[in-house]
Amino acid sequence: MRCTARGRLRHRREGLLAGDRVVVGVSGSAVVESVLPRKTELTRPPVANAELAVLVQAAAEPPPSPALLDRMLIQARAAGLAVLILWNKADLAREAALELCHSYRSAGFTGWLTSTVTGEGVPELKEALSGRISVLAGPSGAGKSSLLNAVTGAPALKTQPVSAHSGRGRHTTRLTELLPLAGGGLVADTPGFTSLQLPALKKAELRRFYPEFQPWQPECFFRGCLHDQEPVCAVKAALNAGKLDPGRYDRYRMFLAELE
Ligand SMILES: Nc1nc2c(ncn2[C@@H]2O[C@H](COP(=O)(O)OP(=O)(O)OP(=O)(O)O)[C@@H](O)[C@H]2O)c(=O)[nH]1
Ligand SMILES: [Mg+2]
Ligand SMILES: [Zn+2]
Repeated sequence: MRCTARGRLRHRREGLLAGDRVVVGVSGSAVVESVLPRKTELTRPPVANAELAVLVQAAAEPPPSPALLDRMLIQARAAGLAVLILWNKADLAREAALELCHSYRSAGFTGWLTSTVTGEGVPELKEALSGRISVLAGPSGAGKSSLLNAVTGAPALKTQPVSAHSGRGRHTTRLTELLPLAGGGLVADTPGFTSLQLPALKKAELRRFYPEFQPWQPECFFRGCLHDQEPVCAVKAALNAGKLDPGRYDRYRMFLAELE
């Protein structure tokens, strides 16, 4: 139903998001009168009420960005969404995809390899999207729209090759929209992005978003240990013993400094 929006709902800051549940008045023309309370809310991509964030990284073309992925994982978890990581374009760089997938699985995240060329991982994605509200997010050119086309079996969403010149995506998807799935459920395709601010967190909250720290954390000398400069830190001991991904830990410390 095509609607206009009432007063302040038209403003950007207090406005409507894809996924909002709204009250519509239909005396005369249809008007969105109010927005029902949101169960979840993401700012990038802007979507309300999603339960699952499907974070898409290409194994190549464009090259994977673990720093962006880690930011997205923190943002989505902080907003209360479940997360799933897809390592797409596995047909182009299988070894790299396997290595990254393995490393994030060891850290405690669910994820698998996908390819819209071979169809690998697509039935599993279809299953994961079924019956709930999900949002796909990730860099431009990673293959979000292509994956949704593969899931629905219809080339409904526009896709475009990454630029041969810059190696980056071309920002083909311009807006966030929810698509209904044949088996029930809704999924939002979203425009790619390359930078993301951390949500407003206290330093001591950041470690909550690192499942791989949890088994070691109780052994740290200080109860509020940030696993940074503190002595007798079990997380750093695990890192030095090769039990944690050094890249994830380095980025954790970088994020910690950003939360200053
Ligand atoms: N080889 C290979 N190419 C793929 C795969 N998935 C997508 N592509 C290609 O990658 C390019 C970008 O795909 P899109 O689906 O447009 O990427 P997107 O993530 O939606 O990009 P934006 O809308 O700009 O955010 C297209 O040329 C796709 O055909 C894959 O699994 N393997
Ligand atoms: Mg797209
Ligand atoms: Zn510690």
